[in-house]
Amino acid sequence: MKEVNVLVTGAAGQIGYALLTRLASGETFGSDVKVNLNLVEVPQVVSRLEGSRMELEDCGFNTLGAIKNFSDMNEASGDIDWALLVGSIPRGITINGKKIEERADLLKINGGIFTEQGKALGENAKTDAKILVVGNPANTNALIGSTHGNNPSQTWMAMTALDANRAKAQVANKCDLSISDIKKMTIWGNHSPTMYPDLDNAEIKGESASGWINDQAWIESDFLRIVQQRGKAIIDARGASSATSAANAAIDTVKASLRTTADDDWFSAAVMSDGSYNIPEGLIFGFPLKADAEGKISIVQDLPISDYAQGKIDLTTQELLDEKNDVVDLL
Ligand code: NAX
Repeated sequence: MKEVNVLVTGAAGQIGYALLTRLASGETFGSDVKVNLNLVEVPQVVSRLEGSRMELEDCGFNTLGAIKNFSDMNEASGDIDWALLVGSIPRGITINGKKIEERADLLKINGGIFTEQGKALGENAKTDAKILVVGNPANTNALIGSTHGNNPSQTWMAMTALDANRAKAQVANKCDLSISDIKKMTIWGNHSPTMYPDLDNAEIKGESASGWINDQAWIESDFLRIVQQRGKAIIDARGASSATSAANAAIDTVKASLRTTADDDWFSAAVMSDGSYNIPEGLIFGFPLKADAEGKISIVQDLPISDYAQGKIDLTTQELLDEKNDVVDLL
């Protein structure tokens, strides 16, 4: 049986809990691939991973390989094919008597984590490893990680698939369609409320989604607001942030990266800008992506961008430049 080595940080957290079974079940990597899991947590909660290990064993998956628990990224990252970096410090936590509310403080604290994790993966993970950052602020964490990983043959991504799935769900509801009718959803920019879900280039049954919907007022007001604020709406309703849908989006991203993308579709994640669409190089930016049979991920080129869309893309670009500026001493 083939094997894949997968590292998950924040594995004892909410998203981690929802993610592990789906990684191990055969659904993600295939029924002929054994999944070895390296689970990483902060030292204070690493013992909880023993519970996750027992539950995974009790699921009885044929595809479950070895499970190892770690609090040291250097030890955990040896020979890793996939790293899902979910663990991070949330806004609102109190550290050394100070409540972390400011974006700059949040960026710096998480930046410290991703400096070390990036270095460990760059040195120890496989040369073709793929790294998906889920922990927020995801784009800038990925920028810090990839900078310190300093291993150009590895691929760093930040997750925007949840935003893309949220956008598809709103369009499906509005048009009374199935999710599978909606293709080519792009989330441009940052995984934050400035993200821009693009309905001009999304397609419904081969037509532009914005043309099909034919209700620009809905697109510019309700649709944009609901997708951009969906995370907060879930926290308000559930009393906790999205976990099942976030784990699902991480699985979607891994699956999309493993298989040649269909001709009539693409997927959404943030990757290092190469200057495409005039996005400054050196930002981890949400783009439309395709994967090929060799696992190479490339940015879909030459999509038309309206003046309205360009205004939104400029806003999210500026936010990412500001975030980068806040962590410049960590780069
Ligand atoms: P939880 O607080 O339930 O879990 C986070 C876990 O990470 C905790 O168990 C914590 O001990 C661990 N952790 C913290 N620092 C770590 C480190 N240095 N190494 C290893 N583990 C560490 O949060 P959860 O709901 O699971 O969310 C995790 C992250 O995902 C948060 O940053 C959250 O903001 C982010 N999200 C990102 C989304 C995206 O689309 N990119 C959507 C969902 C989610 O909000």
